[in-house]
Amino acid sequence: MTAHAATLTSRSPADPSDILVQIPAPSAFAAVDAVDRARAAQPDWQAGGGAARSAALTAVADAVEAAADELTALAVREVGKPLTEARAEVARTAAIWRYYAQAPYEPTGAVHEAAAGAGLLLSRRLPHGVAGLITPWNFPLAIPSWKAAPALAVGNTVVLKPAPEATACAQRLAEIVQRALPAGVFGVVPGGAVEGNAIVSAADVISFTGSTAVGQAVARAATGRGVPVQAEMGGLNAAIVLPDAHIEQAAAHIAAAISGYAGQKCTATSRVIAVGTALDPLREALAEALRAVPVGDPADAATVCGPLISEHARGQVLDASHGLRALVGGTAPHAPHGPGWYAAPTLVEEVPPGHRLLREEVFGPVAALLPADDLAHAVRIANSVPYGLVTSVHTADLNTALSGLDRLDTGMIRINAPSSGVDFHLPFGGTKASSHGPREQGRAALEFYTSSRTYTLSPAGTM
Ligand code: UN1
Repeated sequence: MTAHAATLTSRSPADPSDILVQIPAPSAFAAVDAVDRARAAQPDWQAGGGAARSAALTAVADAVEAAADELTALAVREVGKPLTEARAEVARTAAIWRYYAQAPYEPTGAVHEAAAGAGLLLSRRLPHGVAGLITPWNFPLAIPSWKAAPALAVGNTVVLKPAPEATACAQRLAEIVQRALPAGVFGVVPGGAVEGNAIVSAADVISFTGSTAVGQAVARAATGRGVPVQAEMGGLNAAIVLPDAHIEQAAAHIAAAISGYAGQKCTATSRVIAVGTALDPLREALAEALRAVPVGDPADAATVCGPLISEHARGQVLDASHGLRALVGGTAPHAPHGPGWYAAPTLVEEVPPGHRLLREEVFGPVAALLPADDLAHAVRIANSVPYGLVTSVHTADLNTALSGLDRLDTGMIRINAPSSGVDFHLPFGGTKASSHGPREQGRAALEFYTSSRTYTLSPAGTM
């Protein structure tokens, strides 16, 4: 009998019999080999200059746009992302490459006069070498891109280890990127924990997005080796609704943040905190908005809430609200949606303190409605979890919002907007168990993928 190598399978969440990828899982050796190849390609990529790197990143953006329909369909099929969101992710992916294509022309440091005597002090930023990127399945094109593009722009080479569930998306993205870049500059290693660990033990800078348990282990391993690491992990995000909020707008935004892509975003809303008299109107409006959410086939342009990524994920989601008072949902949806792993958008109330929903990320379309006496109380409730990624605040009074939110322990605050959604040109990240290390996205990413060097220049011949 020959021993069977582990198999890596990726199947469609909307139709689990639809298998996109079934390959023998590569190995730790393949991962280390990919890092070696990327390391060999790095000096030329850096020395080739900013104009060449900028042109290459622009070519990736153009190619992503040219392949937009195909990439959209692939994301719909492989990770069950609803068509409208998938289309937006592809557009965002192209925009991210275009944005970072400008980075090679940005200043990389500063010039200072010597503190005493003649001479100059200079600082500049240099790439680390090989960036090891470990990415989740839920943004199978945008997340690899918002990590790879800044890393490449400043002269690193890249090895990407995508989540197994998003292997086909990552491989297609890699083909597009590789066609625009010199050989060896961008490598992809499909696989799971074994390949991920190998990359963490070999790359020169690590960026991770995924679960908190894995992210913390990655952060420890990279820190132990003394390489820079950033990890974006879970969220247990709150929406705070004040009595003066535009209730219909708040309900629409919150329903979208609970149910969009079946809540499978670290930025999804899972706790809705209604302040004072906001409770009754919000309960009614939010329940109505959630009942109206189109659940179904991700290939349908009207769908907002598609299937969960796996049978296990759906089981977790249904368990999370089990035994609680559900205002909406709490079950698999009634209408037949095909063979996929669907769960109905769910809002529960009277959740006992300490319940799992108030401690752990569920990663599904489930939220708890919680009453608060006033804004300060709402902030205390919002802060009472191990995570601190993003909070949405719904109010007509920006003064109250701004002055009352200083104690909110969260990396991002979105006022009169859904908690989900990202502006890729600003830093992204949170506090507590949500994030480790420097922020990603925006210009912050350019700093993360470089280290600073200071030069002291004195005139020759002075004693
Ligand atoms: C979004 O809300 O559009 O993994 C992006 C995640 C986040 C990205 C959220 N890092 O869900």
